Amino acid sequence: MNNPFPQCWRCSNKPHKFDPGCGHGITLKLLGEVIDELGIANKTVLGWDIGCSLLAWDLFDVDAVQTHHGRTVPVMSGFKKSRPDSIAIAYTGDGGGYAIGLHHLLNSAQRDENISVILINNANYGMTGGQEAPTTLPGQKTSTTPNGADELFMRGPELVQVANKNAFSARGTVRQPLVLKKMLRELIESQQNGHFGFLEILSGCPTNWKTDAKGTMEFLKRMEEYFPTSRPHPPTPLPTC
Ligand SMILES: Cc1ncc(C[n+]2csc(CCOP(=O)(O)OP(=O)(O)O)c2C)c(N)n1
Ligand code: SF4
Repeated sequence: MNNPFPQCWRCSNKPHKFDPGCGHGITLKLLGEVIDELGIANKTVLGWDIGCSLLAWDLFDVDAVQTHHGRTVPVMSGFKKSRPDSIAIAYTGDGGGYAIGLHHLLNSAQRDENISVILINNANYGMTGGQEAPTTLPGQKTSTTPNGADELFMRGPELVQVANKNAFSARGTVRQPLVLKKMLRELIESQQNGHFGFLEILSGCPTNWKTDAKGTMEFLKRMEEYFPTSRPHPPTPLPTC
């Protein structure tokens, strides 16, 4: 039987540790396919933030570094400076990237650090029990906002765009994996072209959202009202007669 997994995954460690229905698995499979297609596995270094991101620490057969919470972006910036021939990818949650680590993200974008950042927006702090994050939707119930969150939330790719017009900055969703895969490829190509790259991904967290498969998809769709994706899903071609 053909191996359905990316070549750069470490298949002996499967099944992976994410909860059923979690969006991380979709993103990481697409990332693995892009690394395979670009032929960069032997020079890629993955930086994992603390949070559910760390559950991927042994998912790939690629060099990796586990960083402190919120510090993945500067760690990978430093790594890239010492090994300019590498492909440095920081992988973080929205708590790590937008709360404790926002200054790192914006400073790195402004300095046009030559790295790629993937940020998983699941509208809460997943690993620690679903607390409010900077991306929690207005009115959303979380473990720290049982009566519904306030109206404040932040949009990261829009901020990065202001910080650096030369950076690749986009938002995708696991609801549209084919479009997301293209974005992941462009993110890494932007590093190959010498620029900072940032991709926020709307991603399901059924455990803390307390949703079934249908409810997870509905919540992901609702997120797009607050976090517009950079590219709409391509229209389905009309049948030819
Ligand atoms: C400096 C520091 N502060 C707080 C924590 C506790 N902590 C661990 S994971 C986490 C939240 C992670 O949420 P997020 O970054 O959104 O990632 P997710 O788990 O949702 O993927 C927190 C607050 C920590 N490990 N280190
Ligand atoms: S808590 Fe949420 S983000 Fe973390 S593994 Fe479970 S479903 Fe995924």
